[in-house]
Amino acid sequence: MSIFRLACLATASILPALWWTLPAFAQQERFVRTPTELAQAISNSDPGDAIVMANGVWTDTQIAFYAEGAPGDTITLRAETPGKVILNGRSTLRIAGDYLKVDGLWFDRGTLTDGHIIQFGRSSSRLANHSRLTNCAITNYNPPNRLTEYKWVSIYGTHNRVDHCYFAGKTHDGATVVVWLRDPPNDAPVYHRVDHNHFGHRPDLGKNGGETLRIGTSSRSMQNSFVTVERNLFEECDGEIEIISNKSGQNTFRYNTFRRSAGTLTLRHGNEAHVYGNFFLGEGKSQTGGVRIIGERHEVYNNYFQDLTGTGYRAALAVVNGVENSPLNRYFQVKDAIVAFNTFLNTEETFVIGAGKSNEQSLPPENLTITSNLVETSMGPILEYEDTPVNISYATNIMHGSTLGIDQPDGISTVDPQLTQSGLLWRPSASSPALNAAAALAFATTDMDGQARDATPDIGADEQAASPITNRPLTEADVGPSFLSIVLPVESPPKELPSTSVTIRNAPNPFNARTHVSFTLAESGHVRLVVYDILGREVTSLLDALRTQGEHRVIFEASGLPAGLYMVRLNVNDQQQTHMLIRQ
Ligand SMILES: [Ca+2]
Ligand SMILES: [Ca+2]
Repeated sequence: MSIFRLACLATASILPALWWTLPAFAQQERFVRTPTELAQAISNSDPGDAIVMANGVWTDTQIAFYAEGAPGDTITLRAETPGKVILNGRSTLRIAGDYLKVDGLWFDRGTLTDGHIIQFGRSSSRLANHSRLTNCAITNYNPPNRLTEYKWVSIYGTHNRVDHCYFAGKTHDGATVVVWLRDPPNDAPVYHRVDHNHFGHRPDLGKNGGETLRIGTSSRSMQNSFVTVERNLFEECDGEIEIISNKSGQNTFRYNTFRRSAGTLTLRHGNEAHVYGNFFLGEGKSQTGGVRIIGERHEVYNNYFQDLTGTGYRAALAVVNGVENSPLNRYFQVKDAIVAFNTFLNTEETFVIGAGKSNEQSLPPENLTITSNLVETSMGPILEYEDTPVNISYATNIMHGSTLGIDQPDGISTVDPQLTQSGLLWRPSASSPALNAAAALAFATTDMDGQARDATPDIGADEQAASPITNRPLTEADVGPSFLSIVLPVESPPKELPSTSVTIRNAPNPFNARTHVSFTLAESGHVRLVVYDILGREVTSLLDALRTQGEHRVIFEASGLPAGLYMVRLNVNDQQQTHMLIRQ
């Protein structure tokens, strides 16, 4: 709380005679219409102030948000209306200082030649700390040549947060979001948080450099960075094999949802990652994978993997072979990893152990623990040893459907787990042998739903429990900026559909002349399906008719429309769902 507000409280309730002791820097809101006014407002700002950018299109605006807030007295740079301040051309944003917040900006269809669209930090000696990028979007900010390299968001400094943002349509070289670590002696952990973002479609780059999120670099990968990546939705992030490239120590990846993304969460460099409560839903799309493990003491538990088609390095769970005396940029041997309480359903290749074995990658995984996992797949073999692991241990796993691929060891039962479908997910039924059959594990105190595990835990990601479910596969409604739905006209009070009752999708996305929009209804109803542009103007109505329960498909003909982001909104039975479309 600011001194000003403290003083107000004091004057109002206790010391009315002392009103004149108010500090000189009472909070101000400065409304700005031009880049010059913006720069002036930033340089005049004090802790607790807000700078408000006027609605409209800001072209070639290089925002240098260099200021100093204070704990509890953040300086905010925000849009007059979230989503109605559009930055394009060569616009960029730099944030440097402490306790700064940027809210509601939309970078759309600009282009750079190098560097970063948004950067936390001004120089290597002037960084951003305790600062936040929230409720913002970057869409289709691409150069003419896809080999031109720049980042969309670069996070330097410490204790920064990127949340509720939308990033989609990156077609060119360079990771979308990067966490950068510093060289010694300034190499303390950075403690950033990346949460509730919607990472939308990123097409296959065809080369390295298409990561959606990278944390660290190989040269700094032995540093602990303590970054938390949670409750993000990664949808059709196909840039390259590494959707997320973890390159430092002690990072946590939890409660994220990966849908139709052709890649894996890759623990590429660094040790002791904590990967739990994530949903990997491939929906049968080509090259969709799960988690790839390299390095030491990683924990992968309570994750749910379904309908993944990836093989080898893109398997649902790939444990990679290491290089002897590995340089920092090659492959460290996997040691002391724990893979526990995960559910694998209908996965093309489930466990690939010793993946990538070669003359150079000659060190098999050592002390790998595989416990209390549940596998149901007809594809396989379920366990593939590309190299023979050293001291692997299995306990209380159920693996059913396909062949095991190895001589059945103690610790793997091939009994039918008797799964039943509830919504999107499959869980053990009341008579399942998975129930109460797992050995307890100290850190697996909850399940994929966020429910507490009991004293006799169940095998797989699900514990049967009556407590409220706090974690489930994320939808567009759970993540990203507020304005992607707010810019659309609202005819009736919107009631977002329960996540399992309807899904909209389109393919291809991005698209050129046309795309197929499909949706699945849990029950019959009168369906209105309307496409809007980013300013909320109706572009076309695709459907206005009764439709029965089940899957339906309509064509969106867009050949006469400009490139950019569109939204399709489905209304049925007084409920609605919105989905983003990218016209290239
Ligand atoms: Ca139990
Ligand atoms: Ca449960």
